[in-house]
Parts: sequence; structure tokens; C-alpha cells
Amino acid sequence: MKTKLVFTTLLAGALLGACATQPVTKEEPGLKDVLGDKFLIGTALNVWQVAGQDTAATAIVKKHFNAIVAENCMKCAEIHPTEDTYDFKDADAFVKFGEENGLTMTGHCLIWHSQLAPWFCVDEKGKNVSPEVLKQRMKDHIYTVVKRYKGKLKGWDVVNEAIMEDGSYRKSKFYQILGEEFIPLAFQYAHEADPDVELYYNDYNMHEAGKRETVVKLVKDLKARGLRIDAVGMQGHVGMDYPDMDEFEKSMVAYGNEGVKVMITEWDMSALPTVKRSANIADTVAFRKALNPYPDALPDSVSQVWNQRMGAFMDLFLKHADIMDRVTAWGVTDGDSWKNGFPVRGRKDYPLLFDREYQPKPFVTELIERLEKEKAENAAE
Ligand code: 9MR
Repeated sequence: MKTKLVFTTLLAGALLGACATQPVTKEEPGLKDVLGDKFLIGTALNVWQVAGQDTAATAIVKKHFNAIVAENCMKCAEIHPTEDTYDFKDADAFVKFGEENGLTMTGHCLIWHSQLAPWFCVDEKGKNVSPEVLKQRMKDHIYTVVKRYKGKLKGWDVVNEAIMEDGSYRKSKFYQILGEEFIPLAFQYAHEADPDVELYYNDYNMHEAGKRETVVKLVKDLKARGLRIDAVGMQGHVGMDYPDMDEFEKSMVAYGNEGVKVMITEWDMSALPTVKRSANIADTVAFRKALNPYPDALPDSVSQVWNQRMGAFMDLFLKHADIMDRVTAWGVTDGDSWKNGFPVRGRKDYPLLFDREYQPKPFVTELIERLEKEKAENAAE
């Protein structure tokens, strides 16, 4: 009996030893493994994730993504809070995280009317500064920030959200002071600061015909002036009932036709009904429930529609892989998303590729399986 036990133990040991050099289970591929030869697949990161305080999110980033963008810490109000102060702490940590993990990084964003440091466009009395002063401030800001990360980032969102859905220019302070000229100026300064870095125009609702037309015109104009523009970023904050997929595709093709790459830069899809303020607000309880219909979990029926539509968007990106350079989700898991606070504070949304338990959504798992299979079939041919 004793001899038999010793023999069994030895045999098991020998088998284990053999297994140690030949892993028996193959690790499941991540998104970047199946999409890497088509386009970059990225995510926005918040400061807690960069600081390593959310290790489960970090694990997802390492396994699934090959590109990152800073959700907030490179914006003007964060990085340049007063005229004489820059605060690079969080942005430096973001870049260090990207370098340590071999991730392609995008800077977001240089010139944007929102999250703009309050001093930027006004004097001490709160009056708009002159065009010359604003040009100098833009130049100082862009030069300082872009030069600091020279050689580390692949590209910058140079101007964010400057065009309205009807194709007119947003009447931001930049526009009020400098007119349309503020856009070419921003691209010029960014290129002067780092001639090797890619430069992007980034905006939401890019499927709208009016906006499409003006953005196409903008790209033509920048090119005609000999300025650099590498890609147009379509943010891709979509919903269950918008945008029309054909209009979205029309815009992708229209931008691609201008000889620039197309990127989906802030992808997410709210699973909640679009808010209509005209609802019967006399019934407050019912109204609140309508605004936040799934406080516990997303019902299966809704989840199915959501997954089907996200899958359809991904298929559209794959169809145009020749012009797509990157697809980036605006956050890692549902719990991180800005959508939980917008347009209604405190409601629970389900817009991202991973759920609150850090699990991939069904369309993500299906996509990985499908593309893995296609790869294997192609390799066998
Ligand atoms: O996700 C960002 C959120 O944490 C910030 O509070 C918000 C402030 O405006 O900005 C969010 O990110 C925006 C991005 O920078 C530009 N496009 C729209 C995004 C969602 O508002």
C-alpha cells in the first residue's frame, strides 16, 4: 500500500513537471489580439485607474487594450489652472502608465470651450482679451503641454467640439475673439511644438449632415493651408435610438475621402431611454422612475438590443478598417462612465464594453470568438 502511494506520488510529480514547461490551458485572447491588425483598440482612463487603485480595471486594460487616452487630466482646467501654473502630476502619471505598459497614447485635448481654465480667454475684469493676447495664450499653452510629452504620444485632439450640428461654428470665447481662425492657429501651434505628433479634430454627433459638411470643409481648408491634420475623431457617444447607422457611415466615408484617418474616440452607448423633458412631470415618482428605469440591473430584453446594436457598430468599424485608425471606449467599466451622471444626475447606465463586475459584455465575447475563428480559418487556408 505504502509503495503504491509513493509510486503514485512520483508519477503525479513527473506529470506536473512536464506540464510546467507546457502550459495546458491557452489564455483567452483579448480584444487587442483579435483587432490589433485592423485598428488600435483603446480606452479612456481616469486618475484612479492610472494610480493603480482599481486593479481589476488595470487587468482589463492590459489584456484587452493597446491604446489609452486621459479622460480628464490633460484638459486645460486641470493641467493649466492659472496663467502661471501648470499641474502635470496626473498627466505625467498617465504617460508613465502608458509607457510602462507599452500602450499607444492620445493627448486629450488642447483647445476646448469646456473644462477650460477660467482665466484663459478673459482679463482680470472678466472681459474678453484681445485676439493678440488670446493667440499668445493659446501658443504658450499648446507649446508647453505638447513639448512636455513630445515623442511619447501618438497624437493630440487639437480642437474639440467647435462645430454645431447645423454646421455653424460654436460661439465659444475662442470663436468670439478669433473667429474661425482659432482652429488653424491651434493646429499650427501644435505642429510647431512637435512636428512628429499626429493632430486630430474631435467632435460628437459627427453623423449630422450639417456638421459633416463643415468638418469636411475644415479638413480641406487646413490641408489647403499646408497644415497638418491626420485624423478626424468621431466621439461616438451613441444611444439605442440614435444615430442612424447609415448617416454615421456616410460621415465615416466622407472624412475618409478627404485623405485623413477616421477614429472613434469616445465610444459608449447609453442603454437608457433618451430623456424627453415634456413627460408628465406632475407625477414626480413616475417621472423619476422613467428617468432611471433600471436601478438594479439591465433587463435581458434591453441588454440583447444593446449588445446587438453595439455589435452592429463594431461591424461597421470593421467594414471600414482601411480608413479606421483607432476605436476607443470612453471608460473601462459601466461603473466608471460619465453617462451615470449625464444628462440626469445619479441614474444608472450601462454604456461600456465591460460591466460593473468587470466582465465583458456578450457582444465583446462573441466578437473575440468570431474573429479568433476567422483567424484560425485563414491560417488553415
Ligand atoms: O468623461 C468626462 C467627464 O468625467 C467630465 O466630467 C466631463 C467634463 O466636461 O468630460 C467628460 O469627457 C468628455 C470629453 O472630454 C469630450 N467629449 C465629451 C465627453 C463626455 O462629456
